[in-house]
Amino acid sequence: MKQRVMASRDISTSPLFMGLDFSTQGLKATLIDATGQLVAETAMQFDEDLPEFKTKGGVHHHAHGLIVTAPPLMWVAALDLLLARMQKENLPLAKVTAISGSGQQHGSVYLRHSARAQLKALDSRLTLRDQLRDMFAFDAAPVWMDSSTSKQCRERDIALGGAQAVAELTGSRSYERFTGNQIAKLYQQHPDAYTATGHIALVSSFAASLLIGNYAPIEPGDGAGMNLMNIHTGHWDPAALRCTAPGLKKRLGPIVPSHKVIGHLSRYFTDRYGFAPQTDVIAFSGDNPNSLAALGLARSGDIAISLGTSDTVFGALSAPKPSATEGHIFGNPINPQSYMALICYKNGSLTREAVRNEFARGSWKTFEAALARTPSGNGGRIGFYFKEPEITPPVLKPGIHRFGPDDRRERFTPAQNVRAVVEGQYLSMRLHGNNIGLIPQKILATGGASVNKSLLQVMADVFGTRVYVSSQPNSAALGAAYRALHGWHCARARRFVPFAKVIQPTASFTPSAEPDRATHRLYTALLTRYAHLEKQVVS
Ligand code: 5FX
Repeated sequence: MKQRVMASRDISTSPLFMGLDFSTQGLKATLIDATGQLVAETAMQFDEDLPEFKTKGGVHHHAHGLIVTAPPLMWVAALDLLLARMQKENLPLAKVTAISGSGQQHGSVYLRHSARAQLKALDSRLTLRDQLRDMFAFDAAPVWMDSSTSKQCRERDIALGGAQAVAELTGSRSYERFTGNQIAKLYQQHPDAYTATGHIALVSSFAASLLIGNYAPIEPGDGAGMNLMNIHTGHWDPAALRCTAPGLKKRLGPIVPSHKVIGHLSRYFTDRYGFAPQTDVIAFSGDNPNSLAALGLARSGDIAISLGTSDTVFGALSAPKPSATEGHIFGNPINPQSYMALICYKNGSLTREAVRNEFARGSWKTFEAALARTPSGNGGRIGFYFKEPEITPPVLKPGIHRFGPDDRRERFTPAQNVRAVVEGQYLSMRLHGNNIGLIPQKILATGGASVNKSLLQVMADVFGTRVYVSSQPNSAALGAAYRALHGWHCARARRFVPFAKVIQPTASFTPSAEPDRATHRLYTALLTRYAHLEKQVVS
């Protein structure tokens, strides 16, 4: 568990705003003050702090590798555990004025018909876990790492007029991890569990439901990750619902604007942890939309690259072009008139770590030394490292593919493997980002691995743009805290207030890597070969 208290001034008097991040591997809370300054953060890790759920990296990988789930009761237990720690640290929870939150995207939670009544009747003397253990109609929540719904994706394509039609309607073509396809699979394979389900939540709206003691609505940032929402209207699409499962609309509840107050903190939390009654809860969103909020990305051309469990490339777009070949268009959680574009890679940090373990003796120092020793462009060598089935490009079978300068398969030295994994990942981001309109004028790097300077230099050289980093590496919880502050301002003003009027996060970014022009030209030349080899690997 980490707990940091940052502010030196007296935080016990100023109103505070809280962001909760239910990420794949853990739960984190970030507190900010009314000016957006970071006050404190507390975190817990599912594997270490709740070992009885037997997760690895917060999830369960099932037998044939394509099914990946998490126990939703673990998220319930995590919330009590984290809040108890914050209380023990004497954080002034009574000063928290509004709360918002974040969840890993696409995951789905299936709640029994009786769950709403259970949420409404929580007793603050008992734990959430003891009271809610039987609220689930299906006790394994499929998460974003799941790739087991190819059949349901093809069925959706057929029902809605093809992959491009699905992309144009919902912002993304049918993706295995997208919630609608997971719901369709559950309905087909476990019809009894579907019948027993009264409400289906995303990880984000499930977490919000715990806080307000009622079913929480979904908002367009996270709702767009389901293949069910019309990306242009922000409403559920009837045809997309129909081809998924019967009676779905009433199980999903409404979609509300991202800045909306969806309820007040339930008595369970005020009585048990000393929060103030009437603490506003603002709609929770996905981790990527919240990361966009943390960076305040408003203009096309400002692109973020987040290096985490999943690597993501994202930015704001005013005129999106949904693509059947790559990427996603989501609602923009800080501007209802705008969109966000995102490209997601499953092979992020864990894959870099696997290469480090195999080829750099498990040490980041050795990894960086190998990068420094090898020439930019790796002498024309190109590698594809899929430890997990990949989303971008779509690859179901894990494996490593290495090509020499003559495009023939080749063995690499350990140092060449290190350079190949880093260069390959950024070349892919440049290639696929371009295709969906993410063309950077400046890059903001975030996520755990953004502390690694040598990774950022390769990033700057591949894209040919300056790379900035934030002093605050974990951004989804911070973005949720900013959104709590923003939603609270909108509620007080009784209208939408531009996000930039409330908060200007980009001020905390510092330049970290400058592109070298000659090296950038070299990468531009490599990109054509990279695209060609990628086609070979995918087919
Ligand atoms: C985005 O589409 C993803 O699948 C991932 O970035 C998850 O949100 C990670 F939590």
